[in-house]
Amino acid sequence: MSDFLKVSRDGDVVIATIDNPPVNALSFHVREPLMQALVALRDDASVAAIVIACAGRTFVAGADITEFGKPMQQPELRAIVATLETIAKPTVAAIHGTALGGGLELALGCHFRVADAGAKLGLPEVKLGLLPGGGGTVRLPRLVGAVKALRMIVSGTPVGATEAHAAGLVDAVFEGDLTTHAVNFAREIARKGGPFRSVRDRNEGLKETDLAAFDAEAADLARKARGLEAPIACAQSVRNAVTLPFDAALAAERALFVKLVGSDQSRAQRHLFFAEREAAKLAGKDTKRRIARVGVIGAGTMGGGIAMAFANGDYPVTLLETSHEALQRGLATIDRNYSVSVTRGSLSEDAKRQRLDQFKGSTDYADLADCDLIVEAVFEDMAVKKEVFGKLDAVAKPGAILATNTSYLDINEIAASTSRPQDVLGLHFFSPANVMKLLEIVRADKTALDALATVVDLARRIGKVAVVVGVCHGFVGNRMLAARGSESEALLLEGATPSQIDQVFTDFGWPMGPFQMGDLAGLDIGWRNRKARGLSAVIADTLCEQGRFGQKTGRGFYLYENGSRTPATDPEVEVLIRDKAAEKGIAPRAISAEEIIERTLYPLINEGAKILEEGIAARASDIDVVWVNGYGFPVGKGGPLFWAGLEGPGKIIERLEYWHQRTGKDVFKPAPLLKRMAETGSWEAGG
Ligand code: 3H9
Repeated sequence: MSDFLKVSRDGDVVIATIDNPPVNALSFHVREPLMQALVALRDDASVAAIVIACAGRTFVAGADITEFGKPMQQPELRAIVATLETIAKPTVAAIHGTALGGGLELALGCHFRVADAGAKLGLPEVKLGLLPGGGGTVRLPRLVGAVKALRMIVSGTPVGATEAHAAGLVDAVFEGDLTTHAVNFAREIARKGGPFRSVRDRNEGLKETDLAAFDAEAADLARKARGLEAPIACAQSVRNAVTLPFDAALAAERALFVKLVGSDQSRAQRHLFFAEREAAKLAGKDTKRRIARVGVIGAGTMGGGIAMAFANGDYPVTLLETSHEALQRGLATIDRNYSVSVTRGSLSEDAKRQRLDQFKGSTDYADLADCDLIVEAVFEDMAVKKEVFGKLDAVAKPGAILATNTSYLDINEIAASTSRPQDVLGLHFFSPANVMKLLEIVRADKTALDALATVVDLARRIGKVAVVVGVCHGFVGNRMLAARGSESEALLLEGATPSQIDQVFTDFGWPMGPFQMGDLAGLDIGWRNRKARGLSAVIADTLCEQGRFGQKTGRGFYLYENGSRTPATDPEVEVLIRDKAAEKGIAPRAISAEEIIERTLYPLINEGAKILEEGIAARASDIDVVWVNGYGFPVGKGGPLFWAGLEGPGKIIERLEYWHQRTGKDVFKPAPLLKRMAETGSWEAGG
């Protein structure tokens, strides 16, 4: 036998247990012994039934993603599933944890699937820029129907065991020792006798497919795909399952899989899969501190969202405000936000109550004394922050982690204002903090490693994607955003319009362009920040002086009439832009989409290279994780530094140099690391 596959017997039932930690991926060293075992068991007359189970925390979580992009070693998953379908005795997949991707496809090769009550089943390949390539798109609809399969495969979201049972994907759900239940299930089925139908020979799910309704839903999903190829291919492949004979549909699925697996989009999404996991790894990770209660200072939009993020992760939260009224206002907003989730059906009344029960409001700093982590989300001003940290220094228990949610300020300076700089770090949440995935964890010069390790772990527990960054103005995300933003104004003055620039961004795959984003976030934030730093942006500043702060005032770069959230072009803004350009003596000219990309995205990449060079980010992939999870950089392009590799660093440098010569602006001066990257093809080479 093999280290990765154990075959045992319980009477006449054989249990083949895959053991390939951590997630039982179907690596070559699993596939090979599994294939051999299945052939031997098929031909062994003493075996009445076969159970396929997994050791450890989960059923098979998919194909081994690290094998993609290399020549596939035989046997492939498809051959294993085909072999399963030649077995006349009953085969049963015993699913605990997660049966994902190739894991579910393996289970679909069995006659029956039984699941632990807590199991989840899904085909998440779309998130890797792929479609299920082991027959999933052709077999799943045969059990659950084409529309349900379409939704599962295009969203990639797994379903729970109970839902899977109701949909016909799972034959029985058990609590307790799953293997014992699965063996009993298999024995009973074998006793009743066959023939046992393979999924390929079943079509109950396909019988009543309303193809017009299917196509309408598929078209809607395609519109939302924002240039991603995988969701479209998934939908096409499920449709093939309805319209083509089984083997033809399977062959078509294979062809689509081969095309996608070699695509830049899938490479980008696989890069991000590993990048997110890599980002959470801390060199020299030390012991962790215990976090039982979290304090949050400030119950405004940011503080309230942060408090909700912790409550959602089951942490009791002490929420502090300066006055009783502000506290009640903050708590009422939190209550309202949870009620919206209840109305939408994403939260039960019970869960809402449980979350609200986590909150303890206070106006007295002394009430933070029992908190193990305290996050301040007060006004973005160094003097105010120092005052807060002075108070925290006086009341917080020894070893409590003191975090600031500052977006820009120098955390070393904040830390130095306390007697315990080793306990101070930054937790830069993104708004709305209870929704946005990204958390920049800012390591100050004196931050203790165990404090850092604690918050990295905590971030994962509350469902955040964490990236550890160093101290600089704006950290990774906002510093690069500033490099992108500096040219947007200039482009307007030279002849582009906000909607033209935003369109180039959405065509690139962003959910929205810089002006739509500014309007959404509130133009006053940047305005305040610029004023504090003695900077200006003539158009955005003028808009703010006119009280045009964006969506919240109904007017910004665009118009939002009658509470609409859809931006409408405002001729007044276009006149304002032309007037300001005339004042500066700039004659408008036609601006191309290429120029917009070169002058906004290339400086963004250049700034990323500088950040990497300075050690503010530890890895190029960390920067990609920040931009995809915090700023909407298109996943299919893998993040700015991954995309730089696709775009061609040589070309980027050439154009940066051109713009540097033309404008003399620093943002265009190619970073030395970008030049090294162009020579070596690797960001790491010089970093
Ligand atoms: C597929 O199946 C294609 C087929 O249709 C067709 C084939 C022909 N492979 O996430 P975690 C590693 S595509 C290789 O931190 P969790 C991961 O990198 C696949 N490695 O754990 C990490 O390594 P490290 C479809 C994998 O408990 C470690 O395992 N399936 C794979 O938070 C722990 O991972 C998917 O897309 C893999 N498939 O979450 C499922 N999966 O420790 C992808 C994980 O060195 N996986 N690793 O950093 C997941 O969604 C989560 O890992 C899972 C566990 C929910 C299972």
